[in-house]
Amino acid sequence: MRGVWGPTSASLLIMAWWTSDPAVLRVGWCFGSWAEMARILKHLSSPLLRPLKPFNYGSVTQLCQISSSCRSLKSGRFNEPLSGMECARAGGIATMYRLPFQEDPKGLDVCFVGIPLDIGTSNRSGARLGPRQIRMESVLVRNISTIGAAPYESLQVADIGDININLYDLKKTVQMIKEAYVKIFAVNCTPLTLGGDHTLTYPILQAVKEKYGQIGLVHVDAHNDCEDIMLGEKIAHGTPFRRSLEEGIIDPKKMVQIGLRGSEYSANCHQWQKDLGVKVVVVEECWHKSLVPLMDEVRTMIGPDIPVYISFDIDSLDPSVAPGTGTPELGGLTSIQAMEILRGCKGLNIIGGDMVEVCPAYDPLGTTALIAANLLFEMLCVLPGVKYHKILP
Ligand SMILES: [Mn+2]
Repeated sequence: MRGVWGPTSASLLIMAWWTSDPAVLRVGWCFGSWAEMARILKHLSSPLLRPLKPFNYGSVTQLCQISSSCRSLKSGRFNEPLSGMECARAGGIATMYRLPFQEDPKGLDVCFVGIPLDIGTSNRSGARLGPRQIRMESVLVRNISTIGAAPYESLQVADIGDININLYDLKKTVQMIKEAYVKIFAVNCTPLTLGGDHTLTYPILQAVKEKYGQIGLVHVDAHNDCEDIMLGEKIAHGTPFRRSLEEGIIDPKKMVQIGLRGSEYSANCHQWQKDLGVKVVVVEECWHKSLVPLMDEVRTMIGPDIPVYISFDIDSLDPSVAPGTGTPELGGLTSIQAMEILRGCKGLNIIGGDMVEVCPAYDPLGTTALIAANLLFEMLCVLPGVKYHKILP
């Protein structure tokens, strides 16, 4: 026996302990007198000890999950996702990457958080189910990136669940999102958000401003999302960066938009933000080439000091790669270019990011959500302080 704890009362004892196999955490309870409990503690194999009912909904796999998160706590190190070597990938509870869930962001360096929003969309709705599908597909993502990044060896990370929103009132919803993110930033936690339509970035950036003041922005998208008014409304998924620039949240000279394309409402549709000094990279400038040189330029332009937010719309990718989104446009980025963009953000002072517009209904194969989960991992890997291992040739 390597450890015993649990709240006790006069008649109920709840216990958890490790056996000689550190991968197995046992949980049990019993009723009885203090004398009986003392006897049971001496002989943990006692038939009086029963499996703990509240943990039974996941049965053996749930015990795996408990074991994984408790073990990292026990060793005094960081949370680790539940490994596919310990518990079948299709098992356990589908938190992001099968990390531990904790409701309160306090004590975390980074949290994954979902926003099941789609009432800001202009075309196909359904992105409210994006966070759920991204989590499900995320079970395939392992701990170390292909270039050796080991985020769980240097950052405390957990899934904090979803923001509660009002699906019948977009204006109330943006207020609810802002309030929730003010609380996340207040405890110095970096949120990586699973969306959800792109409206959600506006209230997140409002919360960012309260914590950090003016920031830089890397915005990857098929659309500029700088419309002024849509159907008479100031708040929609095509307006978040117009509002954020108007409110002085973003320094336009430290903002880049990459991948813009598609038929447009007017010939000079990007002029408003260009006039402010925003760097606009339309998709034709990205075709048939590596984006590593572009990201060198972007890092020089933004610099290593100013806080930076990354907003990644999955519709920046070509629909042949990521069809599961509400407003797909042809001629988009490849998944390799998406990785180059995110890896090229290493060295920036990133304080948050999102992956938005994943709409499961339009991709029954789940590939779009799988790509989103992997790109969020790439985003995690470029956060300040992440350790990199040398990958041997
Ligand atoms: Mn967008």
